[in-house]
Amino acid sequence: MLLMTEKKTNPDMLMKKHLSDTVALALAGVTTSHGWTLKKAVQSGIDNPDSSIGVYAGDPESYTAFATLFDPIIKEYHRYDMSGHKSDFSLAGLPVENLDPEGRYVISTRVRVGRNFQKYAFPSAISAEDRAAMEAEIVEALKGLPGTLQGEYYPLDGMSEENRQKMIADHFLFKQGDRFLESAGVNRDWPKNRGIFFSLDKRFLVWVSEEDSMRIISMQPGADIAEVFTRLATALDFINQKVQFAFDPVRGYYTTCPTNLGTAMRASVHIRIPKFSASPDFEHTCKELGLSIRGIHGEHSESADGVYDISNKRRLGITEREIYSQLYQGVKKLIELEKSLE
Ligand code: ADP
Ligand code: DAR
Repeated sequence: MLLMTEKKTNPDMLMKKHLSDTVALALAGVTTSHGWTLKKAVQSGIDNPDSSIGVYAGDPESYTAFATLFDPIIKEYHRYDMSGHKSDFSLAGLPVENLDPEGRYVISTRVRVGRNFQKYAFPSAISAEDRAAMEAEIVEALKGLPGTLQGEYYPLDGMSEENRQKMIADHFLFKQGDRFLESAGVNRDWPKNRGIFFSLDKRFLVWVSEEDSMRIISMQPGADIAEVFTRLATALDFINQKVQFAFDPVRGYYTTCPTNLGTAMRASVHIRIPKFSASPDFEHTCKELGLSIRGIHGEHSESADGVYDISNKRRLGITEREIYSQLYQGVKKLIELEKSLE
């Protein structure tokens, strides 16, 4: 019997699968300009043998410096041929009506993207000095947001524990990085120069220096996926004028974890489907729809009362428009299936 503290080894961990002796030898002496090494990249998978991926980037340079390790992982995880990534936020011609105006099923909708600066290391490798400079640049870049996107920045350092816990419980604020991120160095100097920006209506948020340098989030109660998506697109149009994000036409937007590359978008609903989620077809159907299942407090959490976090699985080699359509059609199907069991 496994002791509670033991972690089950994942035989399919992609880092272990693709870090052959030849690749390890070839990359052993490689160090990026921000000091990222092979050892730092794979430390999380070594410390956490139950990892599914097991490797993190430290800066934009990591993806080319360690390409012989990252590229096979990217190809396998994203089922992507490295042929080129395109961005398209247009919803023209797509259905936009609210799928659940009475709120019988969809509790809330959230669409987020991860973004990192071209000029700074990622949270896994950034120096304390650069993390402070980056925080100041982000706060400055978020000034002057149009209309209802305007808001305030709240540093974690000095935030009351009661306030912090309440915002986490409300699915609003991030916690300190989990053991996977801890091993990757993301929690160094916590909680210095981390924080959250949010608009007055609390429907637009920006996380600063969580797993990525910025997590730019649009969220609201209900099932108006188009409104949530459009708010995010409007905010990004503004922010993109202020910040040079790390991006390349093959890997898309660069992120700390290779699973988030490309659009770096996760579009999700919290949906109450107690009957269909109890059926043997639930997981297979979501997989067929290109959807991932998470619990109500995000990754590695549990569902409650038949409520699940349902979101797109693919982020790279797919456009933002296609992710919107995949979630929209997936939610429509899940509601139909739940209704058929009522
Ligand atoms: P991320 O989506 O940023 O990769 P997580 O899956 O950990 O990270 O989710 C972060 C937070 O966002 C969690 O508190 C989670 O409950 C919340 N969340 C995710 N999707 C929704 C949603 N559709 N409605 C409300 N909260 C959500
Ligand atoms: N837990 C790590 C990363 C998985 C992807 N989730 C992220 N990036 N939040 C693993 O290798 O399993």
